Amino acid sequence: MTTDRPRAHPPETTEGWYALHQVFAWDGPALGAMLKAPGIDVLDSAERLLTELAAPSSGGWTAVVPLIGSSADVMLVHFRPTLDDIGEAQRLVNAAMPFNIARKAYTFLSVTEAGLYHASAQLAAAAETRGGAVGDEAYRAAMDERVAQERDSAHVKRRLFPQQPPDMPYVCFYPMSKRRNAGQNWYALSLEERSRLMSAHGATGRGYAGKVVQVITGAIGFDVWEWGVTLFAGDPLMFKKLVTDMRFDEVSAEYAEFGEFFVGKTATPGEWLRSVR
Ligand code: 76R
Repeated sequence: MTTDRPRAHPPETTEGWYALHQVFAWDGPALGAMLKAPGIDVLDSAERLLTELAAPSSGGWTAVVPLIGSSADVMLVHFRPTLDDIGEAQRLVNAAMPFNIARKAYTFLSVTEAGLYHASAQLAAAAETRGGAVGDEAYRAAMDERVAQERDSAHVKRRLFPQQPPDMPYVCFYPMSKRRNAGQNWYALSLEERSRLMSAHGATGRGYAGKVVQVITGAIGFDVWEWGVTLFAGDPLMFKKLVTDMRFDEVSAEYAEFGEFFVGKTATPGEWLRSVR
C-alpha cells in the first residue's frame, strides 16, 4: 500500500544502563512470619543480598523502595550496565528469601534513554537541503559525532547513568506510552513537530530543577508500555505538581497514556526488613 504522507522518522536515541523495576507483594502475614521464624536468619541473608545489589561489582545499583498506599509491598529498582547483569540481579532476588514466597505484582524492563530530538530534526533538515536522505552516509557520520558529543556531556551522562540524589528519598514510578489514535498519532507526526513538542516538554520540566530528578527509560521492544518514568523528590507533593503540569503540557495533554503508579520512600535494606511486622 502506498501513502502520500512522508515517513515519520524516529528520533536518534542513545542508551545507558538497563533498568528493571520489580514490585513484590506478600499475601497475608507470610513476610512477617518468615522474617521472624526461629532458626533461619532471613533478615540477615536478605540484608546481605540487598546490600550487595546496592553496589554490585558489575556497576549500577539497586534501590529498595517500600511502597506507600499501594496494594503491593516493595519495589526494587535495578540499574545495570547490561541486560545479562539485570538477569543476574533478577535471578538472585527471585531465589532469595523472602522474595521466593512473594507474588510478583508488577515488573518493568527498560533501558535508560536520551532522545536526541533536536539533533535528529536538524540533521534531517540538513539532509533534505543537500538532496540526501535521513540515514545516508553523511547523515550517519554527523549523527555519530553528535551522539558522541552528547554522551560526553554532564546532562546526558546523568540521564544514562542516573544516581539517586541523597536528599530525594521519595520515589514515583509509572509506565507510559504515546497515543496512536486516528488523527492523534504521535508516531505519524513529523520529526519537526515532535521536536517542537519535546522541547516545550523539557521547558516545563526544567521548572522542577533541583526539586525532582527524573529518569526516563525506554521500553519499546521490552514491554507493552513504551517508557518508564522514575521520579525522585525530597517532597512527595512535587510528584503531584510536576505530573499535573505535564498533563497540561501539550505533548502529554494530546498524546500521553499512563499505567499504574507506584509511590514509596527509599530505605536501606536493614531499615525496610526491620520495619516489616
Ligand atoms: O528539551 C529538552 O531538553 C528535553 C529533554 C527531555 C526529553 C528528551 C525531557 C525533559 N524529557 C524528555 C523525554 Mn521528560 N518526562 C516525562 C514525564 O507524566 C507525564 O506527563 C510525562 C512523564 C515527566 C514527569 C518528565 C519530566 N520525557 C521524555 C520522554 C521520551 C519521549 C519520546 O522520546 O517520545 C518521556 C516519555 C518523558 C516523560 N522531562 C524533562 C521531565 C523533566 C522534569 C524534564 C526537564 C529536566 C531536565 O531537562 O533534565
